[in-house]
Amino acid sequence: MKVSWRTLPTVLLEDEILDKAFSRAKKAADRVDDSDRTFRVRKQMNRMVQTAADIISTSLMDTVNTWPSLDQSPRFDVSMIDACVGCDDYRHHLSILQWGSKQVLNIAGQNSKKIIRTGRIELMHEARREAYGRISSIMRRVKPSLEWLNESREVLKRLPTIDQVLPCVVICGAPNVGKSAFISALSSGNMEVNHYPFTTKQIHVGHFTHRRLQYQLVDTPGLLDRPMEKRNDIELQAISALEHLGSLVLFLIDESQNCGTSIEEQLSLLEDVKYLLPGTDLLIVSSKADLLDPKPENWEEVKLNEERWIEDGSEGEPELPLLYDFNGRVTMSALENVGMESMKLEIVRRVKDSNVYDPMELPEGWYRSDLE
Ligand SMILES: Nc1nc2c(ncn2[C@@H]2O[C@H](COP(=O)(O)OP(=O)(O)O)[C@@H](O)[C@H]2O)c(=O)[nH]1
Ligand SMILES: [Mg+2]
Repeated sequence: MKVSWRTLPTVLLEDEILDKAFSRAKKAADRVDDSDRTFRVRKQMNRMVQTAADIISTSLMDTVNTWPSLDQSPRFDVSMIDACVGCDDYRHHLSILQWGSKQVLNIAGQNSKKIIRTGRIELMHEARREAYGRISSIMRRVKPSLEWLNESREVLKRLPTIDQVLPCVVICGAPNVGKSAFISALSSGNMEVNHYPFTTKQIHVGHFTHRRLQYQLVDTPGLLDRPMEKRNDIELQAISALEHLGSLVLFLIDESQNCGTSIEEQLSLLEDVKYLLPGTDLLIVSSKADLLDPKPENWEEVKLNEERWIEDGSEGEPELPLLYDFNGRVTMSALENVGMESMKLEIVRRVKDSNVYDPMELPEGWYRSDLE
């Protein structure tokens, strides 16, 4: 399900809504034509109250109906929203708009009755004034929610877009182990760079296609590449959002230690990642195979098999041999492009096995109940 966070329309603020409603109401009253003064004023006052209330109620409910229901949103989005603006606040402020809309319509109904039932012109005016006063005071109570929603819109517009239906592989490991190089080498087209709305942190997404299915490769610089204790709450929430996303986690280890992080530190980060993303299948991959000493024993064999597969049109899903390092870990070289095709096929197999995604499955709680 694609949620349209990016296209949420602006939320009109309290004074904008009131100006629009009252000026339209005035115009509607001006169009009333009746030679009998009492009938004319009655119609005018009635028209003013009804028009103003309709415009306000529609404006509020438009926002309620355009903003995605959290119950129907993918879990990654919900986690991100919780981290960015808070799900409870999100629900609360939308429900205030819904409440405001009902109140305004009630007020219009009550004061309409007063206008219709009286024969005295000054009472008709008074009932209209009273309705405007009560509507304005309801709007004063809705005002903070409109402001909150308008500010949140600026944040939500920048939510990273990751397709929840497509398989997604989270690539992590210490800085400089070769994550970006790995994603670029496997991806067709450019890497998309999104910002997390609440930090300077970015999220990088690359794609490759295998048998018409697109696989997303996600890198989160600054989030899953540092020791645990340095992460703040919001970052932890962003990480927990990833948990709902990944079909597979690839943890890259640079055994050549060219990256500036010791093996011990890299392994300790691996423990953090296991702890932070417990539900996701994990594959440990050793990077920069070309720098390994000794070189992987089956380097030439893997290279030949990959070249042949590409020459033959990269069809089917053969079990190409994986490249292994001297510790028996799967490895690859993004630089020399060896072990990459066999790694891609391994990713495809792993994702298929984990089988966590089902395009036909309805999200949990897909019915709308969050505003009741
Ligand atoms: N020799 C070699 N260097 C690599 C390989 N992959 C990445 N690098 C280098 O390692 C450094 C860090 O790579 P990068 O992809 O930016 O790491 P990231 O911080 O994990 O994204 C860069 O200088 C890369 O050129 C590889 O397979 N072989
Ligand atoms: Mg990088």
